[in-house]
Amino acid sequence: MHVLLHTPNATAGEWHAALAAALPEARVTRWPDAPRAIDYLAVWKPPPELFGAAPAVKAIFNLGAGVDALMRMPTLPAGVPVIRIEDGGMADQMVDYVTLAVLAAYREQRVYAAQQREGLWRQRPYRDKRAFGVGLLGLGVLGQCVAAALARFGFPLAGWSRERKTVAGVRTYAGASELPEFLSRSQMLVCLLPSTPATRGLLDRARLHQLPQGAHLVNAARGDIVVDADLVAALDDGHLASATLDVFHEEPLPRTHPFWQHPGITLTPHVSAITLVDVSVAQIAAKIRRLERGLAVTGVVDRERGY
Ligand code: NDP
Ligand code: OXD
Repeated sequence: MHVLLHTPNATAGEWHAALAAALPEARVTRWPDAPRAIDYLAVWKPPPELFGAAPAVKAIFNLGAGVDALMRMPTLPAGVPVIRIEDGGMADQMVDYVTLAVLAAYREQRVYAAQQREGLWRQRPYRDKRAFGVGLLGLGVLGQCVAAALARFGFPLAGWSRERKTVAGVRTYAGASELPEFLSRSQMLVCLLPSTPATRGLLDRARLHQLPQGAHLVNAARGDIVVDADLVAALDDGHLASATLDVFHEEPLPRTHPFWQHPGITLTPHVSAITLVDVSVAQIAAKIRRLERGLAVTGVVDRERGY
């Protein structure tokens, strides 16, 4: 069995060694060193020509949770299952990232930081948690872990998905028709949606203004779900109090982009949750073994939906 690996990041050697160790029955090679018969691809942002080297590939493993970059590739072979990483050590990290942002917003950290810069000693009134609704856009692997972690803090939790979910302690909303009501009760909106044709540009001027006055946004999913200019306008006109952004239309975020200097924005360089090599490789190896035995695996992307 042959597995061809491609990852452009600095951990390519680590992925290679881990995959070879987890699948001793396979020959693992690293693009562009492609053998003739390739059974499985394990890729992150591959070059378009890579797929041409694997005409009989049985499955394509995406070395991350989001498959939007793969789905956009015209050379991606039709009819081959695309399998994404499910959690892969990312859920815990996402819980930390989102919890930090939610608590910072609820405890008005930005306001106190500004007061400190001015040398101001001014106590703000207690805020009732029951009036600080947290809305999770996306109730998938990450969204549900974040919901479970936030449950202990006592914020009213809501979640929005395509199909209605039942999640303990979370008021659930589904589909476009229920989005306005969901947004209207989200003092803190956390985006954990995949980037698909249905979600790109979702957070535009109209939707951002359906959030309550003074709401906060966290986007740790994909940059193109938010309309950048509309977000800046909503912060500038005071409708939104802050945005915590980990993902952007273009990454690295161009040095001249207004987000860098905006006083209402906290940004991080796509680090909210990093795919952990050992956990992910164990997941891929287990799935390859199941596929080899003709068994079904989870995490197969629905190409129609795009995630
Ligand atoms: P999942 O596929 O498990 O969950 C996606 C959720 O989004 C599901 O609840 C799904 O609804 C919902 N959804 C998708 N499309 C729509 C729609 N049109 N309307 C309403 N709801 C929709 O993904 P994960 O939780 O694993 O990951 C989510 C995203 O987070 C990834 O796609 C990736 O882009 C991003 N990510 C970012 C990272 C970072 O470091 N910044 C790290 C890891 C992931 P339903 O349940 O009904 O299918
Ligand atoms: C992912 C990511 O989708 O790292 O896994 O963004």
